Amino acid sequence: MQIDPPTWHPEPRIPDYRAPAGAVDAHCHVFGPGDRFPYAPQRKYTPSDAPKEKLFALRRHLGLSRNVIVQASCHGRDNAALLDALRSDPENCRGIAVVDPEIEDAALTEMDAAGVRGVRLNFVRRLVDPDPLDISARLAARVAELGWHVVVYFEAADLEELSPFLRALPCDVVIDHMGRPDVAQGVESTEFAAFCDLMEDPRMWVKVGCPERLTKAGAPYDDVTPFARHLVTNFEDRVLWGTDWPHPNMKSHLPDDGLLVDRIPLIAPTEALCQKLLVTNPERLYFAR
Ligand code: 0GY
Repeated sequence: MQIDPPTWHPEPRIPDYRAPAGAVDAHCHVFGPGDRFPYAPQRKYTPSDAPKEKLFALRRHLGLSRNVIVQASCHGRDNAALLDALRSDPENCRGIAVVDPEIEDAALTEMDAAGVRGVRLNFVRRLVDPDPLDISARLAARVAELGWHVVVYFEAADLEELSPFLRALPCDVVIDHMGRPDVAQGVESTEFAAFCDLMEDPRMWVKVGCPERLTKAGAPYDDVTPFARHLVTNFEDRVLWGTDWPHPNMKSHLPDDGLLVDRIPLIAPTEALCQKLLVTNPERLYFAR
């Protein structure tokens, strides 16, 4: 399979915005290196290697303190690269794994000890062939017993079908990339209203990053900011932010992670909201133990 060229900016700027102490990048990935952590045979893309050292260097460059590393589809259900990254910086890293629904309890316990705090259910068909919902619900019930949560990635078109499933899960649910709204429809759209209605459920959380994927206008992503700001100001205790580095599958442009950080005070317009978004909320969900 052809290897994608690097999808990250080679020289992100140093942000003007200074994140508060303890700030968490709650959505990022590690890829490979492939000769040590091979990519999954069933993957839909082969990224350039983006190993943990690069992620940790970026964290320092951006003035952030901690990472939540999310298993990406190119590594399938083999979480070895993720676990290796978590174990190399246990104080500052937590993880979200993708697991076989039949995984043994002992393997889950081992992941918990390494800093995994949830499983990701990916419903984006260009990336994976999703498991049937009843199987995913059984897995969610198992990981809920560990105090874990579920991270879900889906497109806006799938919201209606998935809502009853998400509402019935026995744990917190973190939704990636604001549920991928069509930003051309605006924050007043019925589509985004349905998403906000789901967010009224007190177990729903949302990641308000990823403007680079959602924008139609391009950088600096002014067309996406109102969506993120709406979620931060209406659901201030259940919002998370992340870079999405190394930005898999980005083809339109290479997002500047320094710019992404500089957008934070626009989506969280007070210091108190920034503190919740970057520190208090992710701490509660990921770093309480
Ligand atoms: C993201 C988004 C994407 C990829 C994955 O697991 C993945 O491969 O999540 C995407 O292509 O939209 O969050 O990194």
